Amino acid sequence: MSVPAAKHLRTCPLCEGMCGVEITVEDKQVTSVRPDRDDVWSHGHICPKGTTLGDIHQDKDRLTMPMLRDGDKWREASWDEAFARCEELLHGVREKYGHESISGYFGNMLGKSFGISQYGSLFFQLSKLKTVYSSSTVDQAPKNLSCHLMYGDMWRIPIPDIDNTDLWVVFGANPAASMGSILSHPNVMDAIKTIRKRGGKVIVVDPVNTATAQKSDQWLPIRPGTDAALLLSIVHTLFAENLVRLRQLENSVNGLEELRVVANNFAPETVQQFCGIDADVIRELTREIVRAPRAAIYGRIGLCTQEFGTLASWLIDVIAILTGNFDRVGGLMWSNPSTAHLGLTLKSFPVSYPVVTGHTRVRGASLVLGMAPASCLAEEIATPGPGQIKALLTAGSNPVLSSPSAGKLDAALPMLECMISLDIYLNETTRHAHVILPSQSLLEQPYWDFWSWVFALRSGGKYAPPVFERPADQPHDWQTQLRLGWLCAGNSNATFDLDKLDDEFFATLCETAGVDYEVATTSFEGGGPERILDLAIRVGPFGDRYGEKADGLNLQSFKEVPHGIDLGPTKENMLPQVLKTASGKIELAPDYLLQDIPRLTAAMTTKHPEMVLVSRRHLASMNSWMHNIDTLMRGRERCTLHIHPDDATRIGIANGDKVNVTSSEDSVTVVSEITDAILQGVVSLPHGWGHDTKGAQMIIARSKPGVNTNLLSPGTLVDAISGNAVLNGIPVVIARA
Ligand SMILES: Nc1nc2c(c(=O)[nH]1)N[C@H]1C(S)=C(S)[C@@H](COP(=O)(O)OP(=O)(O)OC[C@H]3O[C@@H](n4cnc5c(=O)[nH]c(N)nc54)[C@H](O)[C@@H]3O)O[C@H]1N2
Ligand SMILES: Nc1nc2c(c(=O)[nH]1)N[C@H]1C(S)=C(S)[C@@H](COP(=O)(O)OP(=O)(O)OC[C@H]3O[C@@H](n4cnc5c(=O)[nH]c(N)nc54)[C@H](O)[C@@H]3O)O[C@H]1N2
Ligand code: SF4
Ligand SMILES: [Mo]
Repeated sequence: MSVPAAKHLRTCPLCEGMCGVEITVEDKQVTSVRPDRDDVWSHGHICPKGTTLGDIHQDKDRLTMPMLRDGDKWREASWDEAFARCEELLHGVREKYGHESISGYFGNMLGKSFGISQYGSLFFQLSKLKTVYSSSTVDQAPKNLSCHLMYGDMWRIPIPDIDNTDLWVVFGANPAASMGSILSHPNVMDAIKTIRKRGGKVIVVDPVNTATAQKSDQWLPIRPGTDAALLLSIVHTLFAENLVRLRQLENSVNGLEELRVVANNFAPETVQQFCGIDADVIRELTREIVRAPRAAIYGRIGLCTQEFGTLASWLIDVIAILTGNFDRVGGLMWSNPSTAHLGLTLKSFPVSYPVVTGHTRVRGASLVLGMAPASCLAEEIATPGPGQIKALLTAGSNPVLSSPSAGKLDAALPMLECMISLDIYLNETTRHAHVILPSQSLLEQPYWDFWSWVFALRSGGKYAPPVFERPADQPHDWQTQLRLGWLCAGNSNATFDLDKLDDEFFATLCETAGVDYEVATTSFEGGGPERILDLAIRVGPFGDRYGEKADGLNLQSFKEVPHGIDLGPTKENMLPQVLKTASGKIELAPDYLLQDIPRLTAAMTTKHPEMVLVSRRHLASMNSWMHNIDTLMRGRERCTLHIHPDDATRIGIANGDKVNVTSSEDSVTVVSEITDAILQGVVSLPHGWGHDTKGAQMIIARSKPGVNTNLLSPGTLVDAISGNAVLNGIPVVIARA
């Protein structure tokens, strides 16, 4: 007998777009995913990925039972058996090599799991893991660092107010593919149209004439890795032409004079050759930013994952501040999320701590704000000696495709004596695991988009209950995570008391929030992440503080409104609330950053490599993991090498020819795609491909494997002051295969 169709409202968790969707379920199958026109945030926007939420859930290759590996044979196991095996493996390594031999690599998809985000700090408390790796150091670590130094809070990243600006200058981002990043917006491309319609302007600074640049007023092709010099010459011009206007920040900044002195050496004429942008153009860009009533300066992944990622990330904010476009409508602004979540459960690094918290064992690379560079992981596993990584937890990450020195990492992982992965696939990375613990399907969990709201300039929230019930014996992801943390520290499964840990943790959160534990627990039925979410809403800026504020909100308020609640735009003049620096001012010229300037100056006098490689994204991919979804894989081959016609002619390659791309690290063979939408001397490859590895179990992905661009990314290429990987501007040689 068939059950009538049920409709479920939800937010697509796949990117920061936060599209409201309506999911139809018939006979326990998702039969459609449609945009929810009444969603208060997205108003009916959706992209091709969002329509495949059912396909992900129903993917035959998605793991639903724990998997144990013996040699190259896998078998399904019960959860009890899997956890027993985890205990045996982790304890074995601990006894033989010590606690410091256990580490982890935590990836992008962890943030999307309901619950795991809330229990991050408890996991670290339980596991006592000191050094762990994450996708932060192949992503936004430079921006975290510059915000920590400038404002005293690594997670208070200023966001461009594109709905109210007159000029949007985009450095190293392609929202036409990514849909926006550290910029949650329901429809960035529509916002670009609207800016232009109201007489404003959009300028894209990128080595590639991206789909975003093509929809904008101006494309400024820049040589990869040289943005910091360009930005410094804008600062130079601001000082030289007496254009600095701090407006309301007049008495709120330190370091103006130091900044002027540093920028003195970066006249537009000095940097033009290095950046490949004429001095006149740089001056005009500067004046345009100054002339615009409101300008928003923005830099993203192309600015972070490059040789001078931290300098560039810092200077974006500096220019916004110097031109009076900071903490102001239409410029850069801070978000005001309805949950106090981040401050509660994911603490920013205190300003009183040193920036460099230690060094890696093998290469002595800095651990910046506690982050170990992903670029160092392979050598930390492969190099013998005390502290060698012998056990690794991976969760929601696929570093064999997403991290530099991918080949070395792929070769190092089999040296581990214990590898445990929380994932939904047996893929390029998890194939090396001894135990794979299947993550809950995204549709089996409640949802609240913690991270995206943190990067949104409207406040609001939307809660959705699970669409499907999870298999009866499957723990929630956060429960699995806490159990692994427990086992890491040498404890046993037998003594794992989840409710006790949850209650104790909740009590500490209440204490942090200044709330009475008894009141908080009696005001919410049950425990777990929902209780934490409820607390975070109640003590957040719109919350009821457990009855103290009569019209305040709690989780129940959101449960009653399935299309979400919009709490309006964020406000300007948030500085007093945000700033945590010791001086009580914005630090415009932190010493730690100034010390990196000579490295930039030196690079400006060395010869450019003839060809460099950059990365690109595609609307129908999500980093490394959505290539097993048939509807997204149709159409022409996407994993191609984009190359300029003049370069192709010089090297002697025709469109569609197979070419060898060689870096100092490795070589790959890939099909060429000749296009004039890329700067001469630059080639691009998408990341997240290379699905033909032996033992991975993703049938559709394997049918169009592509190549792994991170085989070419040298782990030695890092932005040393942040530890972030350089994934753009990699010197390569191209030849016909
Ligand atoms: N060359 C190059 N490399 C890059 C980049 C680049 O631009 N160029 N970008 C970098 C950036 S910005 C990032 S963030 C990283 C991303 O790097 P990672 O975080 O390592 O990679 P993802 O591809 O997002 O991997 C997601 C993993 O989570 C699994 N997964 C999917 N759904 C779920 C789920 O619901 N639960 C769990 N537990 N797991 C799930 C997938 O199977 C996959 O193994 O890549 C980086 N690498
Ligand atoms: N469809 C889709 N959406 C995604 C993702 C995905 O994989 N697919 N990944 C998600 C993740 S994890 C992230 S972090 C975000 C990233 O979001 P975005 O930052 O928008 O990322 P990209 O689309 O890779 O755009 C980066 C741009 O930087 C340019 N670039 C490269 N080197 C340089 C340089 O030296 N200087 C300058 N000025 N530009 C440079 C590249 O040509 C490219 O156009 O996207 C998220 N959204
Ligand atoms: S834009 Fe992002 S949030 Fe919206 S449907 Fe696509 S992947 Fe999902
Ligand atoms: Mo990312």
